[in-house]
Amino acid sequence: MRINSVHARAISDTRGRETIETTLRAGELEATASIPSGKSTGSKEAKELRDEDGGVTTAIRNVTGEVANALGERDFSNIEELDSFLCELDGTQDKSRLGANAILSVSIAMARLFAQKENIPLWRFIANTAKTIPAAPRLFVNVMNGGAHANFRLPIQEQILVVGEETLKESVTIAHEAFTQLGDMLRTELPDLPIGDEGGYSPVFDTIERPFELLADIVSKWSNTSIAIDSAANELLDGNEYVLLKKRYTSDELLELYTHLIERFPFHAIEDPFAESDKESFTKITEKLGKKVIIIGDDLIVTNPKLIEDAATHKYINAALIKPNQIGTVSETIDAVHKTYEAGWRTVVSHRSGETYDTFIADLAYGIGAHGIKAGGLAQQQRLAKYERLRAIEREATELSM
Ligand code: 2PG
Ligand code: MG
Repeated sequence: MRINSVHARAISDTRGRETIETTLRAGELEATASIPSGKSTGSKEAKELRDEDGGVTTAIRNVTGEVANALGERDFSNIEELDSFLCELDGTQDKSRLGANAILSVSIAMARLFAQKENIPLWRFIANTAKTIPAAPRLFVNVMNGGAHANFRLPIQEQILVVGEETLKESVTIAHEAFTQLGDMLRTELPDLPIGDEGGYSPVFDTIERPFELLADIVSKWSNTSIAIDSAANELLDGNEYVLLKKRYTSDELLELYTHLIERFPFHAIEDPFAESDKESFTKITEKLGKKVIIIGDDLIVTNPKLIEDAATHKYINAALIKPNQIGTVSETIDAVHKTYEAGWRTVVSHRSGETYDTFIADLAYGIGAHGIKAGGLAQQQRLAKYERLRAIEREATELSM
């Protein structure tokens, strides 16, 4: 496929920051992709290119200038070819020259063009490329936001309701009902209830347990539901200790706290329980609790195939968060998924805390048959767009199988 035109522009993400949106045209076909942005980031993520003032003018110029010129002379027969070409053009390990945001916007738009050319849905294209079996993911709905996403009003970044009904339609319906009920419960204690960065409620409590008491109440109403958290513990680390609600915890004490929580409440998963530098503690928690809950790595592995291999060797975790913009191309994201499956782990595909209306992660999660998808709380349209796309995918899948 040969690209005839490349356009890029700045749009606003959910935090009102600029981010890049790119449109590619190939003959009659046209596809657009926009790129989210994280706040609690891992140190080894591919680099998002930002101007000094936080804008994306340089990233846009890279796409419409250098990348567009280079693409104009080439034909690409598949997405891997394009992605290798983009990586070579950038020439850095971390995509810092052209920008991972710039590169990924081209890669995702191109994946959409290939899918259109073959006249198949994007999730089907992803499954064909990755050689995976498409399936409905569980919804990991971040119902109470804390940590860096909510001024640390709650110490733990994400208190998540996991919903795993037979169909996405049912899961999405339950997520909406549960979210409304939780809002009503919280407002009886806190009439003025803010919303956090990821479209979940942002309450304040004086104990670590309180959010889970409320969530356990919600979970008791539906059979296929459970609780997960993302501690995003990089953000809790102070020196060698972790600080939660002004109390200091050593790594072992924090492990005790997690043990207590999963004994008391119906937990399914813990993401980033420790900081990325505290690798020994990851091995300890996976050994101790990894049969009862899944231990998901995010900042620890940043969707990087090499770091995933290393984490598998050391048994740090038994599940991987997959975020395309941590690595910067569709093909490398698929490589990361392969490494995860080779390790015998589960995958949870994830949005970022600064999101757009782009729904690529919904197709990715379904296409690779991910265990789950983290797409945020239901109080933001950009998060709802992903849940609606999942429902549309389910309809497409039914039609295709008829
Ligand atoms: C995370 C993400 C998304 P951010 O830590 O998993 O929920 O947050 O995008 O800020 O890194
Ligand atoms: Mg995380």
